[in-house]
Amino acid sequence: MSAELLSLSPEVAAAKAKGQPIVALESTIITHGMPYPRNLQVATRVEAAVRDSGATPATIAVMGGRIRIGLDGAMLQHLAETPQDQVMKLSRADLAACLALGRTGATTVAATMICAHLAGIATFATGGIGGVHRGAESSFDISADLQELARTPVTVVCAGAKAILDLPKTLEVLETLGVPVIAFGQDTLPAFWSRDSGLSALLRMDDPGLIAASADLRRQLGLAGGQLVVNPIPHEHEIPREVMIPIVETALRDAVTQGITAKSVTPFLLQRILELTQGRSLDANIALVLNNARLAARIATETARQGG
Ligand code: PSU
Ligand code: MN
Repeated sequence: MSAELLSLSPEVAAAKAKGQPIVALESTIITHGMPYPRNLQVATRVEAAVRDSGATPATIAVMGGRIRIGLDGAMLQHLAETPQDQVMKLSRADLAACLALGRTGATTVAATMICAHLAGIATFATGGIGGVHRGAESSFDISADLQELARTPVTVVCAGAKAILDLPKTLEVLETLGVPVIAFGQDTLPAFWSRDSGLSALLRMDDPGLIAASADLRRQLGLAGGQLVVNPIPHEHEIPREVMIPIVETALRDAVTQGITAKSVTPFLLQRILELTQGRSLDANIALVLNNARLAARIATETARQGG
């Protein structure tokens, strides 16, 4: 692939040349997941958290006909302040088209995995992944993130799936697709704002070195796809499930009433929940993303140490 198509920032290129740990970060969370200017502050703080944990951050987006691996301050600023309807929300289906059109695009989990893998980055931190939406039996709304986890070898660290999704169905699909879901440090699966979903985890690891080793073993075995690490939100930032359930129900009802469909569903629900919790959900969201960035940096460090 031409260097014009995949453009590494000087910092990321230097880390790669030295075999130092790198953590990929997505950009849809900036453009479609949080309001300006908090989104910019968070993007900057997440990058700092990765650096403080000994790795190099690589925030990924499409700009000017190139996949950018690592964004400078001006690029982050541009993404953060551009209105949602002027930035493409990119998944596997539209990544190439965005490049052809020369438009600005923010990468979802799926597209970030594709770009990270092209750049030789094996670890990626985010907040929440897309999954099987509630009512998917009639809407067929299942995020392309799940398929991507089945085919692209990147370890994705998240805080579990939001209650806007059908968590049991999401887990069933991941199991069918052969994606390992690894709970970090506890026996139950976290549910984004809450540490416990009430569902038990099939896999648990307490040591980032084991998560790195497991990714390498998948490669040795010729198993396609990545791993999903679910990392519970820190205690002090948790919002109990009982508090979130009625809020999520209201947001879901509003989405139906307003006829929101397809790619707009997830951004709409995130925004509505933010309003309904008067920002408390955003504070929790920020805390868990930072926590995931730190864990991903530890996994990337182990991967580099193990020679991956
Ligand atoms: N879930 C969140 N926050 C997010 C997203 C999901 O809690 O910002 C974003 C991620 O970029 C994810 C995308 O990959 O939404 C999934 O969108 P969809 O459901 O349309 O596939
Ligand atoms: Mn969808």
